[in-house]
Amino acid sequence: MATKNQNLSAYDITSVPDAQGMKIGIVVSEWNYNVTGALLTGAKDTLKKHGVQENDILVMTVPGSFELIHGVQEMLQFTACNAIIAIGCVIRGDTPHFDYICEGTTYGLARLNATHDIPVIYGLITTNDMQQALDRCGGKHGNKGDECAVTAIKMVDFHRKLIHRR
Ligand code: DLZ
Repeated sequence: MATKNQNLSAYDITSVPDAQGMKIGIVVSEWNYNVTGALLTGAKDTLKKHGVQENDILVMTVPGSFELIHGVQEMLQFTACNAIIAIGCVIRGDTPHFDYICEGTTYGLARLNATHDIPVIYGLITTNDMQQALDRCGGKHGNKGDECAVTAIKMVDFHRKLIHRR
């Protein structure tokens, strides 16, 4: 879906549950850190705005987007996070490498998301050039980190509501 006419930072604030007490993990890729660092800042700021404590946000870095899969897998295994946000940025180059990394990373994260109780939030930006990425990490299309934070809070709330129906 095109994000061209959409602002990634725009959301209905009244639709976001209170996030006090939620523990959120963030795995962030070092590749294109000028972009992923800005996504991380957006995600953290938005989590805190909705009540998540600084101490309840666990940030770990991995070398590249492809390593997000393993990073998230380890967080699922070794932490008590209620949701995990995976942040990366893959920019198209001259070879088919872009397609393999995007597809592999997306598939790996989707598999983790579908096979664990803890939601995995997809914060991978895949763009044709650096400008498109900058536009989505605090530029003219907002910040995908904000969107990921709101999604994480909503998915933790979703999970909690279902658990309480048992
Ligand atoms: C190798 C590579 C390339 C060419 N481009 C990117 C990129 O744009 N964004 C990104 O996050 N990672 C890139 N990588 C690194 C791979 O994700 C991975 O770290 C290496 O292939 C080692 O597994």
